[in-house]
Amino acid sequence: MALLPILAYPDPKLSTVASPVDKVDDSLAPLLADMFETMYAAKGVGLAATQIDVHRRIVVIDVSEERNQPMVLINPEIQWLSEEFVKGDEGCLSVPGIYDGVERAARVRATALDEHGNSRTIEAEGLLAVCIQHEVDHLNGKLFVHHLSQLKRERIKSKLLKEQREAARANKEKQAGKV
Ligand code: GNR
Ligand code: NI
Repeated sequence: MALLPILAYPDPKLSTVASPVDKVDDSLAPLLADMFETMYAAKGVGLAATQIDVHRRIVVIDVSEERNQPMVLINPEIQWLSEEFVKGDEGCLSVPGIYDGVERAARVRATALDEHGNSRTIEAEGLLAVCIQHEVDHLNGKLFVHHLSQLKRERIKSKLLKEQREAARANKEKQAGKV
């Protein structure tokens, strides 16, 4: 098992459209285990493979309080979105420290394969409904910041780039101090 690095906005790799998984078998197990480990360590409620630079249509989710209800969604497809929308504050492990309101369909029906390749239909509302829409966006190369105004998006981009430059500089100094 391994913790995987999470790509951060505005990394252009986050815009990659992921390819469908053509065969679900045990060869996916190590990747799924690493994705769950990474998601739980980062205290996220979901993680799309795109975020760890794997461009295949794979998502892991756990929206439970107890962190004991892991869900695997392979090749998820949204079949239906409610006409009713809800606006809630949204965050993303690839947009660290930023939270802003996004409108999403209140309820969703999606199909996906589980880790055994069995097809399932998920009817969701609340956080799970939001999370499914957020993760399917990732697989399509889209982030929640793309639901905000261009002005907000540019501000977020500048803030994160500045933080990334400062983190890289601190890291370099740390490395230099070691030798
Ligand atoms: O951990 C997460 N929390 C969250 C909160 C509101 C709406 C969506 C999310 S998903 C996010 C984890 C993540 O970035 N998944 O891609
Ligand atoms: Ni996200």
